[in-house]
Amino acid sequence: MRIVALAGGIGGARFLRGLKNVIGPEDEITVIGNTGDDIHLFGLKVCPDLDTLMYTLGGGINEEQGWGRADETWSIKGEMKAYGVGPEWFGLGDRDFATHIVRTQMLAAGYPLSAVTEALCERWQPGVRLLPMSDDRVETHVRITTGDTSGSAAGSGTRAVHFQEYWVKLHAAVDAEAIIPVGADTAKPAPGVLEAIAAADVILLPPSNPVVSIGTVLAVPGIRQAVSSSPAPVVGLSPIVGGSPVRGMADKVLAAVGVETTAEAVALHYGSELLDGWLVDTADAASVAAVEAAGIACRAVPLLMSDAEATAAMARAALELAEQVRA
Ligand code: FO1
Repeated sequence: MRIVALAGGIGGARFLRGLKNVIGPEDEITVIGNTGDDIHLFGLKVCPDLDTLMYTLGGGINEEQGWGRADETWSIKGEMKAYGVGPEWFGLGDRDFATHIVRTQMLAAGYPLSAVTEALCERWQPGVRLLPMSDDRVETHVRITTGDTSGSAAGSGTRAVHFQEYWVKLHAAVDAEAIIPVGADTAKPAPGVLEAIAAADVILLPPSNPVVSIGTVLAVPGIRQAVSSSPAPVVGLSPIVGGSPVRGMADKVLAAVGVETTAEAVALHYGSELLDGWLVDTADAASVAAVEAAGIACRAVPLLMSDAEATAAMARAALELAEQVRA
């Protein structure tokens, strides 16, 4: 079975680790990773979601944080601070820095991001084929308005900030007015992306952020069309449980696109043109009927990735629902 998953960082990576545990030896997983969170810092290209996927599936992730390397040290960060060079709000550890240096060197030598990602994965052996959604630069910006004129870190007036500044520096504490995937409209899917979708037996949307992770992948021209026109069943898992994001601040970016923070509203946001099946948590069992009424097969199962077995059970439930909607 050829499984394709569109994924963001932590939630997507943890789900895929569970999926790897339930598939057979002849099954293959291709992951199309979001690159809208990518940021250039200290002259280096940082790809948070690709790295989170690669480290998590390759056994190098910091489990507590969900991002960055295990057994990390912070000498470079300290040295940069001593030079007064920021930003200080984004935590790049020494081991992680090496990944960004290799990536930036290879990009400067002319390799596309897809080839660089493949090369990095030769070390990490994530057990999936990891593709960036595009080799072209796409950068998610968030429009915010702050009324503060005191010269605080948030600044004042209306402006667009990089997604990482919104997420990490501002902790999404300001309302997001608009989410702009800058460059997405002219980006091309990376080599292999459309081919993998066309050849898929199952397409999964893990419990990643529907706006800034999966939404950004779908914003690359050709990808949404390829997924929605695929004969393979498309099954998603709700990242919203009981009216709150399982982790992160998805509610802030859902509000920016006019979507309520409920499992049902996220299903309808994706829509029946895209989704064939949708899993909600048992806490949201009351929304099953409304999702089914919208033409999307829906089941309520536990959706908290509390341990490896719970995550594997979610992956099994997604594959079972895919089989049911295929029939
Ligand atoms: N998230 C944080 O909350 N704080 C950080 O300092 C931080 C640094 C960081 C460095 C490398 C990396 O790959 C990810 C990092 N993240 C950090 C996670 C990241 O900001 C987001 O969670 C994702 O982009 C959202 O998918």
